[in-house]
Amino acid sequence: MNARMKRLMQLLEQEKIDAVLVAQRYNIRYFSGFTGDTAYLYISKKRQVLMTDSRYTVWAKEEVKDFEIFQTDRAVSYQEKTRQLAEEEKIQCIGFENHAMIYSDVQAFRAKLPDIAWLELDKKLERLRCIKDASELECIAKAEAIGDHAFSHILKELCVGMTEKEAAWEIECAMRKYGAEGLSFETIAVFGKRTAMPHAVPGDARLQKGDFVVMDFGCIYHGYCSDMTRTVVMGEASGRQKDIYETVLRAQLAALSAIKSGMRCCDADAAARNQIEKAGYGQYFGHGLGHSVGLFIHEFPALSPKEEMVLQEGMTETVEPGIYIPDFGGVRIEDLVVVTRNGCENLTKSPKELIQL
Ligand SMILES: [Mn+2]
Repeated sequence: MNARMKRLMQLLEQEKIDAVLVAQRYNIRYFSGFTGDTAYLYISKKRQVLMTDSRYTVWAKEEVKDFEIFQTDRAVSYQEKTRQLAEEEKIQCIGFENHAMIYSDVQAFRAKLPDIAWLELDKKLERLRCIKDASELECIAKAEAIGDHAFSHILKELCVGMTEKEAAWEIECAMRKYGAEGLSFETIAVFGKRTAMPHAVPGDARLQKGDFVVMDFGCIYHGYCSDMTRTVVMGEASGRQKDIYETVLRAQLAALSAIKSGMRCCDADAAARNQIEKAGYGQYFGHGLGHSVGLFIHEFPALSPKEEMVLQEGMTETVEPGIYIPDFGGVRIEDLVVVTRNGCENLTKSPKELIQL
């Protein structure tokens, strides 16, 4: 039994459940290796079954080694197969992913298995993914390196008159060219006053001299996500732009030098937030400092002011403070790090001193 499955077995013990029904696609991938998007896992102490339909059975047999693979059809649905397994194993309680299943599917399982006690797992399986192993970290580092390449590329392409959509497309093309299999989220490339919106969608605005350019992007490599943000200025930066940029950079560097295993997530957030507050921009930093990254772009735990969880070796975190001033513009600088015993390893290698194009 591999380390991931051992942690899952411990969860069964702790929660006093006989089996889990896994529906969330990244959890399915994490525990079984199956990369398709339509399946359920039934996992008890004795049985590990991947249920999927005829579109995916050949695929599943190639990828999944330690599970029985069952093909559902009109006669034996996911619910009916689960009922049969539960009956054969004489089980009483199944944990299910209440946050990842649609309501009508939950109702269908309950209707077919009326005597089973269904326990809501919330995000307990996601929590089992928070410490990354060496193979996961390798993929995340590679994905982040692709992002670094894309950033060097876009610096050469940005020019007055280019639209936000064109800039986003250049970044995306470069990531694909350097080996990305997809995007980990919709690319953000915004100019000028629109940079005051932390998550704006690229539009038809054209780049002008003196604009801030915020670029937040990431890709997927072997299933794992990357995430980085850089802000540059087209032409010469104004005094106010420089002040905001230097404040965000100081905050980011303060957090990077503070982060290490044993530190609470909220304290990492505070390390950056204090710098921004001290400079008088506290009210313009509305979001948390960062989030973990893995198979999904926003993983647990977050570096938020409310998160008291302690960082551990092997966790990944983004470190992305920002200052956003309505009707003026914003700056965000984001790196992706791996928590180590005495500090953190920065996977993002792109330069951070203010670039004036
Ligand atoms: Mn991020």
